[in-house]
Amino acid sequence: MTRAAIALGSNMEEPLVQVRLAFDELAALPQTVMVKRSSLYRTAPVGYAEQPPFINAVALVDTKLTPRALLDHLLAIEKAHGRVRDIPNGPRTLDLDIVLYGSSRHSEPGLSIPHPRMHERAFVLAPLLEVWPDAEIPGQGSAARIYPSMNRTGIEKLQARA
Ligand code: PH2
Ligand code: MG
Ligand code: MG
Repeated sequence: MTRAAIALGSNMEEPLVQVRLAFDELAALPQTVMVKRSSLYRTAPVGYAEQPPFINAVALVDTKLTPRALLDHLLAIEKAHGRVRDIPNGPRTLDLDIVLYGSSRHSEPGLSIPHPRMHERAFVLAPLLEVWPDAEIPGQGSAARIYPSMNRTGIEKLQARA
């Protein structure tokens, strides 16, 4: 089993619902167990500003799936949520990114692990640190050491539902 972190993001068509449903779908993946679900965060859009705020979260899983097999499942879930790829970094019903896969690096068309921009994105590191406080980003170092020095404006942790 390999411990992997999957970042979830949505800013279209009831983002809270999209992300909560996606957590359940990740928990149901074959050869995979859900270890922890982070809180949900409301976050200001990064990269392409003229779009609604995002809901972001991170799922920690243990999986026997290879990175490619895991990615194929994530793309199928995105598609089932009506994901359409048009504007890069633009609005989406659901984005599921494998940000870490154990301590390994992986590179193939359409899949780079660790996620090449995760160490610059507080909307990834804030939920990641909740579920994996000692996460190490290959090539970048400890997520906990990077996080305090980054720009965290526009990152709001939401209260859990009662
Ligand atoms: N995803 C992007 C681009 N910008 N901004 C926020 N706040 N959250 C995201 O998940 C996000 C983004 C591309 O994947
Ligand atoms: Mg993606
Ligand atoms: Mg993404």
